[in-house]
Amino acid sequence: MSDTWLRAKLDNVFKASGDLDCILIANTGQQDPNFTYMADFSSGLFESSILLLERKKATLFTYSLEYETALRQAPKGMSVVNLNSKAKFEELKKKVSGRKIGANLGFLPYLTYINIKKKLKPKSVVDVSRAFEKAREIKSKPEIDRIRKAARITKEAISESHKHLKEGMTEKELAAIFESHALKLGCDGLSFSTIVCFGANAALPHHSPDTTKLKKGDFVLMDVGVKVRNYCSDITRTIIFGRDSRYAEKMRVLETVLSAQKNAIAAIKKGASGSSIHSIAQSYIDTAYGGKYKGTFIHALGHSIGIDVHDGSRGFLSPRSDLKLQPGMITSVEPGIYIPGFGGARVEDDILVTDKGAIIL
Ligand SMILES: [Mn+2]
Repeated sequence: MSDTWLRAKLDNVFKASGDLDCILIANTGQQDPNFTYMADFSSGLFESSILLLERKKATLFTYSLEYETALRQAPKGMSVVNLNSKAKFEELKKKVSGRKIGANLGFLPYLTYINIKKKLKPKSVVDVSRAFEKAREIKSKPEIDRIRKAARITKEAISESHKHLKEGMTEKELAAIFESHALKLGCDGLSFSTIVCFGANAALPHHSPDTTKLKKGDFVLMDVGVKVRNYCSDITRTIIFGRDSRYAEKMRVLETVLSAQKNAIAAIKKGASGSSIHSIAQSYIDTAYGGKYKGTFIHALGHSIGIDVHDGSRGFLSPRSDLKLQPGMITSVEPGIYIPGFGGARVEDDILVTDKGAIIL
């Protein structure tokens, strides 16, 4: 934990939020990703806990269950209060009552929102979901380092998994091999449910691994990611397992996707628009081999990556994106070709935008 983490994040968030007295982040049974962003804890769930942000400090209101866990991890500038005592609830109420507060209305359930208004009596509640998204779009050095480490573990675990490929194994078996290698390599957990597709299943972008058995000549698509200290990676690799009579056709699909990705990454630079990067990959795929694959790339080229694997609601590299790429942003670049009944290919890397262009993490 760096001493400056919380202070830098408070500056980012209040700068993006405008005129507010404080910001209240309320967890439910789930941890608000903005809580994760501010607190930077590596341990604990903090269900129903409240993090109150002021311009120069933060106060965590939690319960006996995790009070000690919080005290041990609290960064410089954060105090911890045990809400099991009724007197401490009054402390929270005093800080909120009559104030103009921010809250993440993109996360907060409506009933919790109503409760906050009723019990804490703020003067007004302003949505800060977009302000947090904006702050989280630009990564600091420690955040970049964590995503880089997550990406490296992911790529190494994929390579290890490829060594275990054998005819007759199931998608679930390969998923288990990947996950076990990733944990052994030092990740803290998965970014999302592991995707493994054999053969024709590779035409389904979000296929869940099942008992499909690997055959010679199959596409093997793995879309996987891990977390390192709360930050995600998201990597996809497609290979062809041995040869069957349609090997050349399959290689053409894979090579087209690889070239589309290469061209898109080469065009990434400060100030480039998200939609223009998408359209480079799109038009490459649509025009390759006389238009043979036109219409087979059916999703956005890339999304922001951070605490969430799809970080923020704003489209990054997509046809309607209004994004201008800035140094410190991290985006996936993941073109694909999907042919129902035949299979498909997707290749995905995590790209850091810098002053000098793209860096593959
Ligand atoms: Mn992705």
